This record gives sequence, structure tokens and C-alpha cells, in this order.
Amino acid sequence: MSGGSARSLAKGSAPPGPVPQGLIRVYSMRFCPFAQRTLLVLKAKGIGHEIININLKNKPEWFFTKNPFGLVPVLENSQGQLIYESAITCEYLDEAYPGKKLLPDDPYEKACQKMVFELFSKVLTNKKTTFFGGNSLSMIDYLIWPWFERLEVLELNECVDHTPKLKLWMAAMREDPAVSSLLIEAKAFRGFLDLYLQNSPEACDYGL
Ligand SMILES: N[C@@H](CCC(=O)N[C@@H](CS)C(=O)NCC(=O)O)C(=O)O
Repeated sequence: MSGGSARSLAKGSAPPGPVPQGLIRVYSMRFCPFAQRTLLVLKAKGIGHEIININLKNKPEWFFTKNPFGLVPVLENSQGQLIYESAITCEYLDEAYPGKKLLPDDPYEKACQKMVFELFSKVLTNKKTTFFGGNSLSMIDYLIWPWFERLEVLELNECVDHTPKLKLWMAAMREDPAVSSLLIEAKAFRGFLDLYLQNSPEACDYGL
């Protein structure tokens, strides 16, 4: 995933300055599936952004002023406004920026996407279309993609072998330019996970 190649900022680092005009900043971590949602929406909408990676095993003290929960992703705009929680960051970007609309305008269709999203962690709905929001890719697909991508990376994709519709969806997702530009590198992800599970402060910078 091209989630910014700079080393992450850790405890003791100076807080970054204001966000330059015309850009939005995302506090991220190279292997985080929640941050990947935000990055997918930034890419899909062509929004100019900068990435600051955070060392989640050794967080800078100032990071809690960006998000009291201390989690990535967080967005910061040039007016100093802060937005956290991945699904909220994605909806904010869709509403605040012009370009391709990823959430439907129709209130019922929008509610449907949010219902699928709520169901996602439990069971997946029996979808009848190629994508989760209909026949073209929309917000809900980006919101759930990072977890399916990691299934493959962790060689757990037999989980979807018995569901041909999901396999077709995954193949269609891979064709999307935002998705293909943010694919995680399998070896790096496994290396990261290994260190992360050992609580290593080097985990977030694995492979840099
Ligand atoms: N509900 C949050 C979850 C975000 C989250 O858990 N991010 C992880 C990285 S993948 C994190 O920041 N972990 C740091 C920690 O748990 O201290 C969202 O959707 O943004």
C-alpha cells in the first residue's frame, strides 16, 4: 500500500506544522486497514493530500490532541479542523470535496449502504449486484475492501472459495485504480504483523 513511505513519527517527535493550503493531511499507519479506507477515498476522488505516519507502538504525545482516542486515521485540514473515525472521515471527504460522488444522493440508497456497513462485521448481505452498492463501485466497497485484501495477503482466501460472488467482487475491486494503487505488499504486511504482535516499536516502519 502506498500509504506514505516516510518513517512514522514517534514519542518525542515535534508536532507537525499547519497543513498547507490546498492539501488535506491524513495521520495514518502504512498497514492500517481503517486508514486505507480514508486513503482509498482520497485517491478515488483525486484529493490532494499529505500523509503523516504515526508510530502506533510508541505514539507521539501530541497525537492525542489530534484524536483523543489515539487512533489512526485522522484528517486535518488547513483550517485546523480534525476528523477521526474512518467511516466518518470517508463521508466527510465525499461531502466536502467535488468529483466522483461515492455515497448515493438518494436517502434510501444511502441508508442501505450504511446498513450493509453495519452488517459487515457480522455477516455479509446476499448481494445481487457486482458491487455492494449496485452495479458500480461506491463507498461501501471501499469501506470493506481492506479486510478482504488482507485475507489474501494472509493466505486465508479459502474463506471466500465457497462464495463465487465474493470472488468476482474481489477481482472487480482489483481493477479499480484507487484500489490497485494502494495494494499492500504481502511480504511487508506479514513482516509488520509479526512485529506488531510482539509489540515492537519497529513494526509500523517495517521494510523502510
Ligand atoms: N474505529 C476506528 C478504528 C481505528 C483503529 O483501530 N486504528 C488502529 C490501527 S489499524 C490504531 O490506531 N491502533 C492504535 C491503538 O490501538 O492504540 C476507525 O474506524 O477509525
